[in-house]
This record gives sequence, structure tokens and C-alpha cells, in this order.
Amino acid sequence: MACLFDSHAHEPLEEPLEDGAVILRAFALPYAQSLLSGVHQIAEAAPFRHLVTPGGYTMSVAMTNCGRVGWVSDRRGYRYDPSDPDTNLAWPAMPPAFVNLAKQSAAKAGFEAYDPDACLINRYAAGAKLGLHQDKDENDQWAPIVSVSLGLPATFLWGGRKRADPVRRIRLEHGDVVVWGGPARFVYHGVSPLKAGEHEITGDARINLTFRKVF
Ligand code: MD3
Ligand code: FE
Repeated sequence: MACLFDSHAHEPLEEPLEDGAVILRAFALPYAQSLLSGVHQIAEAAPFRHLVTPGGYTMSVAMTNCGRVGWVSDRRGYRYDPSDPDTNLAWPAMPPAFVNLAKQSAAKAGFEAYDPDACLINRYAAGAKLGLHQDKDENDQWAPIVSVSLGLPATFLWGGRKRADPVRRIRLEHGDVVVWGGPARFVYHGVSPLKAGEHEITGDARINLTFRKVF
């Protein structure tokens, strides 16, 4: 019988990446169904949309949010907004399963009392990508960003503190959690164009949750 963890069989479940950053392989696996049903509920109230960058490009990744604030972008810039500009309603609350997983993951990585304000939900279809960037729109620059990968696997690009620093490629699979805090908070990172495929739970998509302490 195939082992649930086959794809990670030759890796430790906890991989330190650098000071402040750790991969928790398969840590979200037991919660995947519950997280995805949360995503579907959130998307009914706050539909996925392709945001426009300040430079005028439409992002290939579709996004929505839950929590006290949500990350949005338009021609005026990037910001955290307490309401969804598409509906003018408050973002849906973070489901308890989201909060619990974020807190547990942060604690495992050594960040106690994590209380995320926002969860940005990214949906990747085949070909969708995220160029190298830093996440700098949060006021708290020490609290970790907790990332949860669901569905199709992706190649995560992990660079350094400068854009020109060498980039490593890491495969992130269904259920993998990555915690980036403290000194690792401002590394450049991105996602290579998603390879087409079929996942038994998410179909043709990859879903990524990123929890953020904004205030
Ligand atoms: C390292 N998302 O939403 S998650 C993003 O897979 C984002 O959708 C990617 O980058 C995704 O901003 C990558 C891993 C991640 C997220 C945030 C980080 C790594 C990070 C912030 C600082 C350093
Ligand atoms: Fe990011």
C-alpha cells in the first residue's frame, strides 16, 4: 500500500532553511479538507480576483482574503484594507481551523503567541506564477509569515535579502507549511509558473494560504 508521505520519503519532516525559516513537511495534511472547505466558503463571500499591480499588470495568481484586513493591490499601490474593494464588505472572518494551524505552525518554528491579522489566499491555475518579491507591507517586521500549500505542487523560489542574490528552488507539495520570521522575514521569494496537473482534492489548481501579522 502506498504511504501517505511517499513524496517526502527521503526528507526529514522539519527542514530548517535558514535562521528564522523552517519547512514543516505535510504538517497541514490532517487539516487539508477543512482548510479547503474554508477556502470555498470564503470565496463565496469574497470571490477570487486577479488584482492589478501599481504598474498596470494583471496578476496571473487569483487572490482573496480572510481576517481583520486583506491584502489588495490596484493602480494606487499595495495596502491592507479592512474591507473587500469588490464588495465593500468586511473580509470573511478567519475560520478557527485556519487560526489553529497558523498558531501551531508558528509555535513549532519557535514563534509563540502568534496572532495573525490577515490570511491572503492565492489560487494558481496552470501557468500562474509570482515573480521574485519581498513582503514589506506589514508593520510587524519580526512576526512570521506562515505559508500553507494545498493541491498541485509548485516550485518555490527562495532567494536572499538582495534581489540579485542566488535563488534556490524548493518543491512545495500538498500539506507543506513554511514559516518565515525574524531574520528570514525579508528574503526575496517567488513561485515558478505552475505546471498543469490534476489533484484529487483541488483539481487543476494550487491554493496557498499566507498568514500575516499586519499591525
Ligand atoms: C518568505 N506566496 O503571498 S508562500 C505571497 O506560494 C507569496 O503563493 C507564495 O509569496 C505562494 O506573498 C509563497 C511562501 C512565502 C510567503 C511569504 C514570505 C515565503 C516568504 C515572506 C517572507 C519570506
Ligand atoms: Fe510573498
